[in-house]
Amino acid sequence: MNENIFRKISNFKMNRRSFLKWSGAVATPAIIGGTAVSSNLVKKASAASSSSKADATIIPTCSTLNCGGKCLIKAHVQDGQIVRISTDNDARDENADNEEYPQIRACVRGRGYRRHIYSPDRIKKPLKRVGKRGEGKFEEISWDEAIKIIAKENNRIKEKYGPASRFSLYATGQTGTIGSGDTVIQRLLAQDGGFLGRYSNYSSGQHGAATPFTFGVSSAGSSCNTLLDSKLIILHGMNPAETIFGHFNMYLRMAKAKGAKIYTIDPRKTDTEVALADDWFPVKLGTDNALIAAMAYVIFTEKLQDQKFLDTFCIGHDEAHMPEGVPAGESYYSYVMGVKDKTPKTPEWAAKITGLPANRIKQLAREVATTKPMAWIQGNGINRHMNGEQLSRGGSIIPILTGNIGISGGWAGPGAPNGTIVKHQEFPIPENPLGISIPCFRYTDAIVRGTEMGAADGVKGLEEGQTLPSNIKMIYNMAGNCLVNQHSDINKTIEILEDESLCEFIVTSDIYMTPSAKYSDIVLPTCTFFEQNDLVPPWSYGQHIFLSQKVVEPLYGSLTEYEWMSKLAAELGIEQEFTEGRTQDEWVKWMIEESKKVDPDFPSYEEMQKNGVYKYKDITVVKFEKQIKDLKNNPFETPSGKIELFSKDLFDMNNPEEIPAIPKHIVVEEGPESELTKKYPLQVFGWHVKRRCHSTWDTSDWMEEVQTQELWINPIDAEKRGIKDGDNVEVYNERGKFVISAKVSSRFMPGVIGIPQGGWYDPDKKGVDRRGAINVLTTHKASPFHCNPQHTNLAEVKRV
Ligand SMILES: Nc1nc2c(c(=O)[nH]1)N[C@H]1C(S)=C(S)[C@@H](COP(=O)(O)OP(=O)(O)OC[C@H]3O[C@@H](n4cnc5c(=O)[nH]c(N)nc54)[C@H](O)[C@@H]3O)O[C@H]1N2
Ligand SMILES: Nc1nc2c(c(=O)[nH]1)N[C@H]1C(S)=C(S)[C@@H](COP(=O)(O)OP(=O)(O)OC[C@H]3O[C@@H](n4cnc5c(=O)[nH]c(N)nc54)[C@H](O)[C@@H]3O)O[C@H]1N2
Ligand code: SF4
Ligand SMILES: [Mo]
Repeated sequence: MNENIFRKISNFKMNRRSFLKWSGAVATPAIIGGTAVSSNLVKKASAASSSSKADATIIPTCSTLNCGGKCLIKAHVQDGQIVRISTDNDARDENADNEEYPQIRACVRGRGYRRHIYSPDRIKKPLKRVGKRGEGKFEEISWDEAIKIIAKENNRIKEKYGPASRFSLYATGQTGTIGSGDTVIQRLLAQDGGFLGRYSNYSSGQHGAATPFTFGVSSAGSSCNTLLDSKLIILHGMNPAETIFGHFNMYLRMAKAKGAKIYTIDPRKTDTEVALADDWFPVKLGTDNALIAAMAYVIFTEKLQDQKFLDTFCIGHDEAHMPEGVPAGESYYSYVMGVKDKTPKTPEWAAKITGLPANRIKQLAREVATTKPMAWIQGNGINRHMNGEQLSRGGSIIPILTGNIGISGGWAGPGAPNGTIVKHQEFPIPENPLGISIPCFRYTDAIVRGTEMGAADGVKGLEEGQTLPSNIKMIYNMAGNCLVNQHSDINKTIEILEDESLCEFIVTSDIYMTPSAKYSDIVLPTCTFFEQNDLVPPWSYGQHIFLSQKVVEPLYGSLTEYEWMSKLAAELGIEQEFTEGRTQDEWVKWMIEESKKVDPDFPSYEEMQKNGVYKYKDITVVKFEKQIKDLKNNPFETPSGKIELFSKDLFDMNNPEEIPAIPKHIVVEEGPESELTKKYPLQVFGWHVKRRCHSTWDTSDWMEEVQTQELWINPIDAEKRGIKDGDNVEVYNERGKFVISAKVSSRFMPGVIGIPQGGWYDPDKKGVDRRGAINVLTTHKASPFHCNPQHTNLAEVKRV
């Protein structure tokens, strides 16, 4: 690892210690995470902030990281420096956590933001690669030189290979509106003749692709406040104590206080389980559909299903409710009873696959079927799998069988009520004139064999039989680490990137020299959210919108993405079209004015400057309530107008092994039942962890004190291999290996090991990663709908 990374700077030491004490990270590591931070901590935080010097100005702002949060950050500024961070203490009601004005309190990372902006590792000047690509040799150049080089390469590549050879990589380091480099570059490229577009995302690609086959729309969740009506809440591959998801934690706490039970289904005993849940149902990765089929078996055989709901609102649940032209034995009921395969999906059958004992499966089945309203909520954890589309559809089976859809306190499927709560003007991105796009996860494929890629690879916008006009030859990577670190199979990825004849030019803008920046030709030092104005909507589970306000002047002469892209636009001769004569700040004001036209309560720019945030009041959405109240006039947007357990569209794809028409348990190539387990017997994956947002903060010494990067392994698996807590271990498979210390803990179920995703790839001389970058083990092979299966992997571990 870069020596800089953990170097301690003496004058930061005191700050770090008092930071940990103050943020509570030492005392209560298990529950830290956004709104899960206890009100006790907030009192401490307020005390700390009130002790800040009288002449400090407190400026409200918000981070633009893609962390599932978007919290109110109060920067205490003195002499142009941020000297302290505090957070929301909205006390419009005696009880601060009230439904009308829920607080949006910072998590442990947010409370350490000073170390982010003032990190000694920040890039300070534009850099030009001088050694081989990836070697890490750069020289400092001026902004003018950098812009000229980018413009020249942009024009050369566009001329030689056509505009579709230029690609803006998936990147989430800045997820505001105008601050978001990867969308702003799309405006520029659209105006410069078009580019190769992308669709889908690394977060919930499988959910987004699969949910329409069941419900006709891609988002099927309700607003979080409806959880206050739930009696039982199942968190299925969801861990909001670490991942936040807007106001989820607050509503979970409130629901619990009202008597709701909370269960988690997860191979790990998560922080959410520790902080909030009543019980934990561990299953092996990717086997959830076996659990669900067995629960359905119990429900059907004990006649616990809501038959009236099924017969009125659904198709495909039994043989009497199937679409025309489908042979007998294809319904979900027939699958569960084993009509065709002669394998009834009994709890005993599922126990062998999932690792969860049969009596526990029966217990869960009976409880979900007899407790109403029951909210079965799917996280993104279950979708980032090779069979993720199936797991995603499977996650809606129990709510469907029990009629927990369209009622407050129930929950239908993945996603949140996007757009129905937050109404605001986006930064305008013109349509890409080329109209072609690839699934974002296929970017390495498109570098190597773009001209062979067509509809079968998920390319959209081509005429039938056509393939892409060019391979990717130029990449704009704006505030992202997916070029290398966050994409799969790092070793294969860097082999592709090192070949400069394949992708000829790569521009990265970032604040740190990340593993992705290292593989770039030009690296630009851009601003943090503290150094620019932006309008920032939350994830769709939040109920607020922020002015992420400029707090201090840009450090080291760094420029915002919009500023340097305006210079690039001028160089390309499209400045007026790109800027429309507006500065970044003028665009933010314009977006606020436009938002006010849609929502008259939207605050003015000046009000936003003062408060930082606009908290919405009218937030209740019970998904599919209209359909359930009056189906005739409000059919589901599916071909049948009903909820489709069986999808004729999927059936017609004629690929029943990978894409069955009903959500079945599927044995995948690198799953726990595959042949490969003989060589690599353990499932391995990387979850989203509280000390980082993806790879952001991996280099923060403060966050290292919050949580170290370790390989988690169950005592049974550890003992078999002679591994003790704290031993150095090598984790390996066919694609790569890393060495890291082991954390032996029964919080992981046997057979499954894991390391938090986002560690910075840091190879030693032999090419063995020393930081536990999970993506040295993951695959470029996409799931059936072209998404990232980064949680589906096998590996072996040995002591070193
Ligand atoms: N602190 C922090 N917060 C974040 C992020 C971050 O990096 N750090 N990232 C943000 C982003 S962009 C996203 S997309 C979200 C991610 O949110 P999620 O995708 O929900 O997060 P994960 O940690 O991948 O998975 C959630 C849980 O699912 C479990 N899980 C994984 N596979 C399976 C499975 O096959 N079956 C079952 N039952 N459980 C499974 C994991 O153990 C984990 O506890 O979080 C957001 N919030
Ligand atoms: N194996 C595995 N891989 C995964 C996942 C997984 O669960 N497992 N999760 C996937 C998911 S859901 C996602 S969303 C992606 C996320 O992957 P990325 O979108 O690459 O997210 P980060 O790794 O956080 O990288 C963001 C970059 O922005 C930079 N940055 C941070 N703050 C600022 C700022 O204020 N200004 C500027 N200019 N730059 C900034 C950071 O230094 C960092 O390099 O990873 C995916 N990869
Ligand atoms: S990192 Fe995300 S969750 Fe944490 S304080 Fe910042 S915005 Fe909130
Ligand atoms: Mo994500």
